[in-house]
This record gives sequence, structure tokens and C-alpha cells, in this order.
Amino acid sequence: MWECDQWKKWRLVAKLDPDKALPPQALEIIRDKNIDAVMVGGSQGINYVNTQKLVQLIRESGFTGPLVQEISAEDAVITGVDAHFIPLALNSGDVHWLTGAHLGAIKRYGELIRWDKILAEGYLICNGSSAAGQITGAREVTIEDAVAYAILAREIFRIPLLYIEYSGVFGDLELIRAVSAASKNMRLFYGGGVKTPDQLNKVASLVDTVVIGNIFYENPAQAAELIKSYR
Ligand code: 1GP
Repeated sequence: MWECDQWKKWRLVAKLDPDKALPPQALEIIRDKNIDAVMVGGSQGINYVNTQKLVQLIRESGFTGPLVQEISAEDAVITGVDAHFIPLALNSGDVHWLTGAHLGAIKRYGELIRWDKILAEGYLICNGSSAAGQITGAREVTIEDAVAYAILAREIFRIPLLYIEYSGVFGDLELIRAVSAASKNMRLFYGGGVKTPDQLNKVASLVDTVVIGNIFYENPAQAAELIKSYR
């Protein structure tokens, strides 16, 4: 059962991409007790069929923790997950990624939407070269900008969760530290390039939740070691 605040306790989350071929070992690794939740989502090539297929694989793997879908395409929304996470790309140059796609989904799904199972994520895309950065036309973010975005998210949008997204590269710890200091009671997720226990410990000391993704595809054995090393 989904409890609306349960995500606040997550420390380590696996993000799996429906558009990528999942190494079979990944389905064992996600069952490690250090993985608090699995998120399915990605930036490109995401559709209903590949999302449904991945969710089914995860369910069949014996993973019993929370399984959520991070929505990037309206057509890909599936029902077999515990909750839906909705990114708002705060530094996108295109209003589509801040409100446009969301309005489309509200008009399309209307009263079917279970708002108690929806979580808005303020996304700060700090790697402009990543797929998410390219697709959303992410504006460059200085440390000063990042702090201002955090305050915008916290005080104006009142979003409960800010996600610092460096997808594919390990982030600037100074920027993450500055955002952390500005976040107060807003929860912080971080994702991007975490591959070693040292990186994981450093970034985990600054944010509430660390998300790991690419490592499951690039080096599942290293992913297993990384996860086991935690805590
Ligand atoms: C991607 O933030 C996640 O959306 C995790 O990043 O894939 O680089 O681990 P990596």
C-alpha cells in the first residue's frame, strides 16, 4: 500500500529505464535490502509497452518494495505501480516541461488521476548534455542559480521534493552542498554518475536520497558492490 510520505524515508533508489536492455543481474541486485525503492523512467523512447514490460519484470523478480513510475511521456502512463512521480523541469527553456505536458495529462486522464498517489518533483537539470538536458532545453545552472531555484521550489511552488539531476556525470559537490543548505524542509534527491562508495557517501551526506541508474546497465557487478557498501 502506498503511504503518501513513505518516499521521505528512502535513502537509495534504483532507477531503471524502460528503453534500455536490462541485464538479468539487475533484477537480483535491486532486491538488496539497501535499495529502498525502484523508479522506472527515462528521457527517450519511453512508451506504454516497454514501461509495462519492465514493471512486469520487476514484479516477477521478487522485488517487494515500492515501485514508482516517473512520467516523461503521457502515452506511457501505466497503472501497475504504487505511485507516479511527476517531474517539473524548473530550468527548462520550454514551458512544455514545466506545465505543458502536465496540463495535457490532466485533460486526458482527468478524474482517473489518484492525486494521493502523485508526487511532484522539482527537477534541476545540471547536465545540459544529458538526454534530459537536451530534450528539455535545460538552461545552464550556476551555484547561485541552483540556490535560487531551490528557494523558488520551496517557497513559491511549495514542491516537497527537489531532484538535482546530473544524469550520466557525477555532480559538483559545491553546488549540491549549497542547494542542500537552501533546502530547509524540502527533501532533496540526487542522481548522476554515482559509481563508487566514496561518491555515494559524499553525496549521500548532502542529500536525503541518492538515485542510481546507468551503473545497472554499464556494470551490474559494480552496482551490486556499490549497493552492498552502503550504510
Ligand atoms: C538518472 O538521476 C538518475 O535520471 C541517475 O543517474 O544514471 O547517472 O546514475 P545515473
